[in-house]
This record gives sequence, C-alpha cells and structure tokens, in this order.
Amino acid sequence: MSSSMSSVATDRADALEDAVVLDAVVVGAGFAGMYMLHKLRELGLTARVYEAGTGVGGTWYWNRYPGARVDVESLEYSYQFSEDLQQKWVWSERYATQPELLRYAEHVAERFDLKRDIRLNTRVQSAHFDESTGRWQITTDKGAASARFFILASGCLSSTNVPDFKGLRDFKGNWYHTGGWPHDGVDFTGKRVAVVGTGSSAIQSIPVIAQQAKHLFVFQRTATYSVPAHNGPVDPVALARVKANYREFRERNAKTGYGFILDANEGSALSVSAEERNAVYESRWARGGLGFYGSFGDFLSDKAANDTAADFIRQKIRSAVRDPAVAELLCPKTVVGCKRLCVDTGYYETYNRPNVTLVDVSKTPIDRITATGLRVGDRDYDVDAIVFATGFDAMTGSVMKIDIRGKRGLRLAEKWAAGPRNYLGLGVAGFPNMFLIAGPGSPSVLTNMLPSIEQHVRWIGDCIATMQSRQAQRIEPMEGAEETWVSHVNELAAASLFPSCNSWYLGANVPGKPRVFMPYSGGFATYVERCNEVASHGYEGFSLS
Ligand code: N01
Repeated sequence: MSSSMSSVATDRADALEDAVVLDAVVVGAGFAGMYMLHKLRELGLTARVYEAGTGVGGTWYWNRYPGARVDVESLEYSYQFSEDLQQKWVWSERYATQPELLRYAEHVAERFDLKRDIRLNTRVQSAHFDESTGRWQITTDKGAASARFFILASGCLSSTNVPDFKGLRDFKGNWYHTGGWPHDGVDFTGKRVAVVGTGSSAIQSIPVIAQQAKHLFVFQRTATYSVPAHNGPVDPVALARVKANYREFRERNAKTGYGFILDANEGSALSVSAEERNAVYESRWARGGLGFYGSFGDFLSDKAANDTAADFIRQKIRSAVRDPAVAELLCPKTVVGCKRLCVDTGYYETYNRPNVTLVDVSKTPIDRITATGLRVGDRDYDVDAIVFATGFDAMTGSVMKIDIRGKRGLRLAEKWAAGPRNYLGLGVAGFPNMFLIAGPGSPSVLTNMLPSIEQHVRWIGDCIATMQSRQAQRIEPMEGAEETWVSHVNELAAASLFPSCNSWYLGANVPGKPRVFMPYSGGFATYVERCNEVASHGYEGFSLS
C-alpha cells in the first residue's frame, strides 16, 4: 500500500469511528432525495441526505444556463404526493424556467421542513457494506455515517462531460459547462462566444446567448431534431380544470407510456394517407412539446414510419432557415427520438441572425482549443468564451464516482464494468439494502421524471415498511432475477429504434463507456405494473432475510 493510500485508509477509519448512526442515508437533494427523505420520516426512520451542492434542487440547482427550462408541462412535472402542495403551488408558465423550478424545490424543502436532515456542500465519497453488522458505512468529505439503508438519488444527468480537448488549459478566456453554470450568471454582451454541442442544453441556450453575444459560433457534430415549445403563461381555464380534478388528471397520466399525457395515437404512420399523416404531424407541431412522440404508435419501432416524421421535421427546418446550405446542415439524418427529442423556442430561426455561424464538426472535429479559441482543421475561430453544452456521463456517472462496495468487498464499478446490472432498476444483487431511484434499468429519463421518482420512492418506502413488519433485516435482488431483468431491458431496446444512433442513453457520448442502452423502454405504466406485481408476490426476485 502506498503512503497516500494508507493515509486515505486511516482517514476513513478515523471518520468511521465518529460516524453518525442512522436508519438511512440518501445521496442527493434533488426531487428524488427530497421526497425520499420525507417518505423515510413518515416511516419513523432517522435519515440524512448528503448533497454536494450548496442548495437543494439537483438538476435545477446545477443547470442555470441561459434559457434553461423543463420540457414537460409544469402541471405534470411537479410532485403529486401532497394534494395541498399541488393545489397551492401556482406555476406561471407552461414550461417552468430553471429559477421557478428552483424556487419550487426550495418551497418543498421549507414546507416539509426537510433541510434539518440535509447536509449541503457535502459529497459522499464511499459506501461500504459491512457484513458483520449488516450496515452501510458511508464516508463524505466532511465525516462519516452508518446506516441500514443506502439510497442513491444522485440523478441521471448530474455528472458533467467536458470532452478531453487538447489545449483547454491554454485558453485565455472563460469557459463554462451548461451543467455547472455560475450562480451569478454570465454576461456575454459584446463577446464572441462558442457553443460546443447541439443537444437540449445547447438548443435552449443558443437563442438566448445569440441575443446577447457580439457573435456566436455553434459547433455542431450531430444535428438534432427539435419541436417548438410554444411556451407561454399557464392558461387559467386549463389550470382551473386540472386543479379541480388533479388526482384524476395524475391517475390518467400514470396509465401512459411516458408518464404524462400526450394523447398517444396507437395507429401506424404507414396505415394512413400522406395527407392524413401530415395533418397529424401539423397538429402536434402546432400544439408544441413532447406530445410529438405520440403522433403514431410505430414512431419508435418502425424505421419507415419514423422516416415520415423525420421528413416532416426536416421540411420545417428548411422553411425556418433562410440559407439553404445552413438549413441542410441543421437537418438531422438520424432516427427521430433515438436521441431525446428537444423542445425549443426559436432555435432554428436563430441561424437567420447575422451574428450566428454554424460550424460543422461532423467530418473535421474540433482539433484543439488554443489560447484564443477553437481550431477545426486549418481554421481558427477566435472567441472570448466557450460554452460546453456537451452533456453528461448519464445515468451511471454520479453513482460510479462513489466507491461503493457490497458483500465480500465487491465494487459496484467492477460489477458494472460492462454496463449497469440491476433488478427493476431498484436494487443490485450483492448490495443489500441499497436502492437506486430513477436510475438505469427503470423508465426514468424516457418518462416524466417526477412521477417516475415518486413511484420509486413509494415502492422503496413500501418495501422498507414490509421489512419492518416482518422484522426482516436485509433485502437484495437474486442473481437470476437480475439476469432476467437485464436481458429484458436489452431485448426491449433491441426491438426499438433507440440503439440506431450514438446517444447518451447508450453511453456513446463518453469515450470508453460500455455501449448499453440503459433505461427501460417498455413504458411507464407497464413498468409500474411489474413493480407492483413483484411487491404483491412477496418481493418476488428479491431475497428477504
Ligand atoms: O447533452 P446531450 P445536453 N465535439 O448529450 C455534443 C436533459 N435536458 O446537456 O450528438 C463536438 O444531449 C454532442 O454531439 P453528438 C435531456 O434529457 C433536459 O444537451 O454526441 N460536439 C451533442 O450535440 C437531454 O437529453 C432539458 O455528436 C460534442 C452535445 O454535445 C439531456 O439532459 C434541458 C463533443 C451534447 O448533447 C442531455 O442534454 C437540457 C465533442 N467532442 C437537458 N462531445 C429540458 O428539460 C459532445 N458533443 C428541456
């Protein structure tokens, strides 16, 4: 053992001696961690949440880039566990902005008095299962805790991905990642700015940055499909209608594949005439938002059906962008939806501005960052600031940053070396009393995250309550059940068009990450049914002892 390793081991041992003793430790104070804490308290358990940020809100704490807002309608992208909360809170816009979402998270923390059990500015470093005591020994950068339950609410899109560009250290200007935006904001007035990437974060920020910057260069590697948001104030009539029957509204949404209402059309895009098909796409486009997914039942399973949607969006791009060469560059060639569909406000039209230049880096990549900007092939683009909208080490990144060890010292990083393996997305064989919220193997990022989070929290809460009533000490998935679930998740993905392009769903954006389609793509309602069946059959596939 090297001297630095032995001092780490000694620090850990010292910290563990003073460890605070709890029933449960939760990692992350985003929407998942906050509700989990509330649920654990309802069960009468002692719990603590550790959060690396200096405030609650998770995604909405970190992603403060210009234009950041949710892409699911606020009336649905909100908690439903408290009728009083959903009745009293009033969203101002159809798609809430990041500041409003953060205010909401703060409000929930206050309302349910959560902060007294949340340790902010504290990063969990390790969690080791101690077989002799049946407890998790957790260390943070501030101390240690011991808990029966270890719950990962660390977020699917929290571990930022800054590509390893040569020369970044030489850059004389400022650079930012959209997922770690400065709290004071950034003023781009009079500046030459580069945005690298054209995913959701870029598509939201580009129109706003373009209005401020002297010149904006967008470096696009893969063109992206985006549908208009048609954002605006929440319609008071619709609001009153929803509030009058909020519970029924939520129940209806829970029966859908995405966990939000999109009035899905189950028919095939190929079984109707071109005129009828076009009319369907036009009406979805006019309504705006992710409802476009519901255009036809075979949208994500039949390439020929998907091609019709792709052609429709490409026509929209060509009619929005005046320069035909720029429009062609912006036209994606991939399957619509194999990367998450983006929702924008004036994205394509932004390229009509004289101060915006689209730089194609699909064939000639960004070679390096220089002291004054970016080099692509033999061309230099001089800028004052660079915005990396280059996404995240999604779904597994924030979990893998923690040194997690289960029975017999098995490291999660080792177990997941070829991709995440778990049962129902909720538990991992060999890691007793450890739960994941809305992580890989569950519908999570393919759905409305709030109902997905709440369903997981309720399931975990019910499971712990059952353990208490049966005086069971440990629960963990059986290897066989886990194996079957992983195969099922893979088979569902293979039968869809999802694996057809390089997306973060597949880990394809992070060099060296195993290429595995991580979320469960069988639909929210089907998944919930399966989880409920497992619970009602005595936690079938889990071993309870
Ligand atoms: O990240 P992304 P994101 N050189 O991975 C490019 C959620 N979200 O932060 O496609 C050049 O989608 C990369 O190119 P390519 C939402 O679920 C939600 O935008 O890999 N380019 C891509 O264009 C979303 O899906 C909301 O070829 C490079 C971009 O960077 C998820 O977060 C808002 C590159 C990354 O796009 C992630 O979105 C924002 C390189 N070396 C985010 N490396 C809403 O609720 C990467 N890229 C609305």
